[in-house]
Amino acid sequence: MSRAADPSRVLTRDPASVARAISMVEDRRPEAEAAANELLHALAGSGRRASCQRVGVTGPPGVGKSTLASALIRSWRAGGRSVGVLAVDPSSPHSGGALLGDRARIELDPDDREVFVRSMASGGQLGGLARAAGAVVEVLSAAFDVVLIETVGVGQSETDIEHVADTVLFVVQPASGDVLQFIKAGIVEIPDVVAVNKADLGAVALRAVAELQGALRLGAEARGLHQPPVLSTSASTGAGVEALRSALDAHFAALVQGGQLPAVRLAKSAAWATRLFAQRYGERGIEARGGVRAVRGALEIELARGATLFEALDGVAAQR
Ligand SMILES: Nc1nc2c(ncn2[C@@H]2O[C@H](COP(=O)(O)OP(=O)(O)O)[C@@H](O)[C@H]2O)c(=O)[nH]1
Ligand SMILES: [Mg+2]
Repeated sequence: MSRAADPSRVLTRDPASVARAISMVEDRRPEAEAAANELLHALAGSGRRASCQRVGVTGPPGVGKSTLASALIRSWRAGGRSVGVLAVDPSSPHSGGALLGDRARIELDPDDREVFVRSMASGGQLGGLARAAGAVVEVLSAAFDVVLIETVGVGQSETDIEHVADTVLFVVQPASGDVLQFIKAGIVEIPDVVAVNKADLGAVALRAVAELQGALRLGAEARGLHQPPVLSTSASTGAGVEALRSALDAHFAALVQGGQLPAVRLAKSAAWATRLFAQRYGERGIEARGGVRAVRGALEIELARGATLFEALDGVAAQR
């Protein structure tokens, strides 16, 4: 049995306590679930979670997500905000190694206690998030002003990130035509903010910005969505990083000021819980409870009552 984390020390960002808390919610043994739930309730009761800004960073391998994340974190730190990071490493226990050699390389001041970085394997789901990721984000949300989640992905199976983030930043690099194709075909969800990184590569980067703006305008119009801002950045030189940080902050501020944040988070948590429910109980488990909509509705009710993710899953599974 891992030692229990002290919630009050998590809230004050004691690194060892935050690490222990994350280990507790990652523990998959059935006997560990009660302690994880107790901890999550204690952290939720603190009310800190409501003001935390959750930013998901996703995009194909090698475009500079980790480098850009490091620059964004420095920018938030300069503004006095603490940052917790969940870096999802796309290695799978089945392939036994990292995908395309990509590892989250987030480089920060090791002495800064107001930044905490945790790596996590994606658990064999390509670009997806492991089962415990939602709970890990809850832990980080209780402790830090900003929570940043980095995942690898472009394509259908990689939309998990939107379930745990308030704002999704999609990072691409110039001359990556596949991304345009994905957006035109409606395969990529419309992100909240787009960064075309490696702007230091010159004219090709400017062209990429214009092309993406065009593709996103068509995609957003077709789906009746807001067209996301497309910004050009260079994580290496720092150009455009401040503007990107402002765009991310503005997206979150709009959710808060418009009063939508609680409802958006609840809907996202319910969608995430539904994915986990389907994984655990399969097609038959879903059908036995009246189908996907019914299951999502039931999970949403549990979560709205203040159940943890694990309690909601168990609660709905027990319903007949
Ligand atoms: N020229 C240039 N290279 C960059 C930039 N940002 C990142 N890189 C490089 O791109 C490579 C992949 O970066 P990384 O952050 O690990 O990408 P990730 O796989 O998307 O997380 C590294 O060699 C970085 O140094 C940039 O703005 N300009
Ligand atoms: Mg990376």
